[in-house]
Amino acid sequence: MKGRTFDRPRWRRLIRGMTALVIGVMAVGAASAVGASGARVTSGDVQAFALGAGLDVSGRAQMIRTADGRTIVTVHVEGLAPDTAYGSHVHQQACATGEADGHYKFDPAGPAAPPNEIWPAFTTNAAGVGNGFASVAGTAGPNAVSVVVHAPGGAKIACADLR
Ligand SMILES: [Cu+2]
Repeated sequence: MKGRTFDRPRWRRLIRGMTALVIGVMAVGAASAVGASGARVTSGDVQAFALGAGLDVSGRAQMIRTADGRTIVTVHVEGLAPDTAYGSHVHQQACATGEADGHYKFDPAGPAAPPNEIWPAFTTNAAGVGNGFASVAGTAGPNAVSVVVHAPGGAKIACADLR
């Protein structure tokens, strides 16, 4: 039986080419997110998690890494229960990876609370709209990639990937 020859050098060239392309695209993306002030901005839409699938939630989250070394996170969510306190944190994985995993920590060995974590918690108004805000000293690292909204009981109900 004749087998196909595996053309290794060609594969290596292809992988090198694709790697260069990905790095190039990432560089362009990073450059475009740097504002005139030198701040770096990432943001994304809020979407329901599986557990929150019954909820018709929407909204937007944003993280600003300021040029002078602060991290500011805002989250706006609609479609929640009225006059209710919701937890919200920056998490360390994308929404689709283990439901965003655990909280982002500046110091992984440090306390599980602000200012070592970023908590833009909020209380909704009578229309079920909430606006969370957190501002902490320090520039969040590259794995501060999502904002999760928790129900009063703690369940993860919604998430936004920060890109
Ligand atoms: Cu959380």
